[in-house]
Amino acid sequence: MSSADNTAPVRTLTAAAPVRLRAIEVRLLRLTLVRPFETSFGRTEVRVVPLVRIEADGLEGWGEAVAFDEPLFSAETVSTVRHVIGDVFAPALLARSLASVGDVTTTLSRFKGHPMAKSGLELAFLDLAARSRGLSLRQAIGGTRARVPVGVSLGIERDLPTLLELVRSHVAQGYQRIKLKIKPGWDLEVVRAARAAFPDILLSVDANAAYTLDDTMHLQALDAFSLLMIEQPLAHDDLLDHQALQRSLRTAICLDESITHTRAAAHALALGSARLINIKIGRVGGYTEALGIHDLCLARDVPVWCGGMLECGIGRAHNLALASLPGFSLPGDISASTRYYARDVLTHPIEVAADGTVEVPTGVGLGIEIDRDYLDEITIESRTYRA
Ligand code: SMG
Ligand code: MG
Repeated sequence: MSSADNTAPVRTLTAAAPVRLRAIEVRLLRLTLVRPFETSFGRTEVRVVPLVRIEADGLEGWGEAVAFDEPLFSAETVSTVRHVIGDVFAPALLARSLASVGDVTTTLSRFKGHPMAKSGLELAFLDLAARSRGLSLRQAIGGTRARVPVGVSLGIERDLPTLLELVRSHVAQGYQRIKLKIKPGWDLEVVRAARAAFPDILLSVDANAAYTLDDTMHLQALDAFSLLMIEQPLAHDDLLDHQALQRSLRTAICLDESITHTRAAAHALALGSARLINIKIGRVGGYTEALGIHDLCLARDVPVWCGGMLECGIGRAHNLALASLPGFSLPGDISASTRYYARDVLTHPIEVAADGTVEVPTGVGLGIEIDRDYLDEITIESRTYRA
């Protein structure tokens, strides 16, 4: 799992010339999942997806803020994203000359929290900066892979046969790793059955913070199933209890919710709270932090993988670029468009090849064309803030 070359990649996160943003648009899409997705914290059927579009000197850039309707994964919501961009972040950014993604990070850094809203703006800025130089997102961040290995995250289902059939069909489609959502009452029996039916697959579980240290013995029973990892078993903001749990488990813990910035990643590794880290650009506030965590883990030979937040194609195009970096040695939660939505917002849906890889877009910026007519059709609200 160690990387052959752990020198930091060459990056071009600056625009061809400093940029004055003329407009920032926050657009809400309404998308229905092809299959409801249930985790330990709740069930999602319909998503309102906040997109961010920025405009400057004939250029534009697109990003996605990955918040959900309710503060169940983390504290942000679609409403807080819309409020904080409109009332706070847009006024701060529209007044300035911005040369690089780092300038966006710095301008917003005095405002506490709201990483998903900040990230939506950083994504849009990197897209615009890459377009201004004729680079793809992958080229801009120094990604080295043309294709990335991917897995699928399967939710809690009504019964075990239904889940096992989903595992079978996704293994048949080529997915390189299957992740099962678990919670108390939907864990050991489910994992035992999946492992018995598929002895050789890369299998992992994600609890989304559903357990406490009192469940240590129960979680130790998972050691019997050769799991690649147990993702975020304990509280969403915890590092210390995870340290204690990791000491009592053979299986690697992977932290998701707890890793909110590079410092948290450094603390988690210093404490031994996890052996693996999932990077979500939205959870950590944008590219500056996502790249910081990647570089830290690469330097320490800690494998990372790209998490997913049920993004539409715009967010997933960014995820594909991120996952092309050398440290992303494990399959990410970047599944085919059709696993999420019957129709994606891209003219060419993201597809998984039979070998379980997805091509990293090569076009300029996002690298895949947005289907503007369809985007307009599913837009339920659009607000534009101008300089
Ligand atoms: O985008 O494929 C995806 C979803 C992957 O399981 C996934 N995400 O905790 O890792 C996670 C969850 C967060 C979203 S749950 C609605
Ligand atoms: Mg997770």
